[in-house]
Amino acid sequence: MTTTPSLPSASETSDLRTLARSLAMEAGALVRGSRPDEVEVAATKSSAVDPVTAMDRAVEDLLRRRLAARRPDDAILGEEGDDVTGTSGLTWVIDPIDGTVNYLYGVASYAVSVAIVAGDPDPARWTPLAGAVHSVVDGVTWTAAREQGADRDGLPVQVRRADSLATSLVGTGFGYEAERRAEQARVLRHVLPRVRDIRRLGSAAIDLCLLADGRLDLYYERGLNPWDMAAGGLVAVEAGAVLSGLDGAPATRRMTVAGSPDRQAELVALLEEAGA
Ligand code: LIP
Repeated sequence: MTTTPSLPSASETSDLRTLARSLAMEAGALVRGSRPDEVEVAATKSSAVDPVTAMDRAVEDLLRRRLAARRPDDAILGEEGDDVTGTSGLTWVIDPIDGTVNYLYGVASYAVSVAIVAGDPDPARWTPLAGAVHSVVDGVTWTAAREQGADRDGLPVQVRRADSLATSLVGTGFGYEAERRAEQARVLRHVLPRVRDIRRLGSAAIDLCLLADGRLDLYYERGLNPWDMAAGGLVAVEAGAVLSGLDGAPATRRMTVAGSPDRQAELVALLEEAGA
């Protein structure tokens, strides 16, 4: 078992934030600059509707090459490639294109997500240090560093506190397996009548950042991979959100719920009531 190493200093963490930002923006420029008119599915993963494209792989390759050169002692956990081990106790958690289905269809909500964590690269135990989410189509970049706040293109962001759960705009998403979606639809039926409305935008990284800058009041999703939530989760927390799972558990693949403290607690209770 990997124990949590001593954490980098505040200025080292700030430098990691700057590196995450420049890597996410460079990778985003590659995606923006070379999206073919017709994007093809290169392969499928967990199901026939879980696609990977040549661009997912090209971006991940670029990020891995940059990290190997700039941070050779760090480990890497990425969506499209094999894990790379390291000696520093720190791991880069990267999602080359979060929202791949949107990228495939040309729907404008997809992002490059780059984060660095200390300890086991497992959401249940990791310590997120710094991260950046670059929204490719509109070029917006959110970043955060542990105990140093979060920003959108350099301007500080803060979660919005809705007056009530019933007036809360809630982001969510659905998995790639039909059985999982059927279960998520059952939970959604329980949630929808109790909130303002639902937004299914297709990228957890962007959803968590929209929450951070007050354009969603709450977010929940079951089945997120570590790379879907690493950077966006830190941006949300550094913007004042509470991020957790259900039944006192941390936010993991099992369930991720985020929002302003009291509204988040109410959504957690609603999801527990629904047996989510
Ligand atoms: C996506 C997530 C999204 C979820 C999708 C998918 P991907 O990640 O960001 O929240 O609803 O099913 O998992 O596969 O585009 O990296």
